[in-house]
Amino acid sequence: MEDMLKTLPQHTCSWSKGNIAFYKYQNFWTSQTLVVGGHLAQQTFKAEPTDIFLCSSPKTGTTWVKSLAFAIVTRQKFDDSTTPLLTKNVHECVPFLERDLEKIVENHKNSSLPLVATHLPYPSLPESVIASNCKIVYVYRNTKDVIVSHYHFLRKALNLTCEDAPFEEAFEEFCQGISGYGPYWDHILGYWKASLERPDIFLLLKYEDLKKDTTSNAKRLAEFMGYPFSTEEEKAGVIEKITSLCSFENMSNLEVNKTGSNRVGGLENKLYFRKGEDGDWKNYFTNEMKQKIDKLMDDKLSGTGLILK
Ligand code: PAP
Repeated sequence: MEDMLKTLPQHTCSWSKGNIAFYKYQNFWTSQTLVVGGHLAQQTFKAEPTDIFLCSSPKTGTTWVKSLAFAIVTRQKFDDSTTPLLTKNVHECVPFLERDLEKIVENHKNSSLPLVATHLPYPSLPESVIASNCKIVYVYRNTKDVIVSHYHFLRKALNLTCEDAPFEEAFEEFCQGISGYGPYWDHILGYWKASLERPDIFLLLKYEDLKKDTTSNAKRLAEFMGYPFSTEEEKAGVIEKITSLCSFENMSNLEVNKTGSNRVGGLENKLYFRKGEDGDWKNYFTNEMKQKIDKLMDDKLSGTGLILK
């Protein structure tokens, strides 16, 4: 592994005061730990056909979709007063492929939870995921809000102030494709193109659509995963109970998410809940930045049929 790491291009993010070192592995940038985790998953992970993959680029709605999927899949076992989501951060409830291989193997053995989350780009998924025809849910979000969310997450994780870590520099690096699992456009396009070839195994969700109509999208998610809501459940308001449980307001105010930290490098859970809004970028972007990223994304996505807000 050490020899492999030595061969990879490296980049130290200047805006992070040298605290973030990304490695370029298989055409995407990520931390050393996650390169190692992704590589290990590719070498050893054996998917089960029943696995449901929750895939995303960071900061696009992972926490939300994981919460909804977990609440939907486990609703016969737990209700909204007993669900582990009340006492554990969702990243502890749904295993992450690049970090939690042992847990996933255990879940396979016990048939306890079919969900597996990953930030790996589509071309880097372990071969068995595709060979086993696993269902894949992919969430994506408008690029400008992702840039703002990505910046604050890393900045706060490093205890840097906005003065210490200039947003403009983070923006420029993101535009060069250097961000967690970036370039962001390649990440989305990988899943988008694959979904056109295999629409039967993909559900693509947009963060903005989830915000606009959480109930319908939670229903789509449940149906796609093979856990549809019955008419009785619909009448009893089960969908609304789940969407309320997983709402930003509820999740961000839970004690565990206000004060706890999780095993991911001891990060504070509250880092996963900032504003949860559509359009916060307007508070950070100059007109020039807006034009630059709009043009960049237009160039990257043109002719693909993919439209981001
Ligand atoms: P991750 O990839 O590191 O797990 P992810 O969950 O994808 O992060 O992104 C975090 C973003 O989702 C944050 O957005 P913001 O910075 O623009 O605020 C976070 O606030 C938002 N988020 C987390 N949970 C929810 C939720 N339940 N509803 C809506 N947005 C949410």
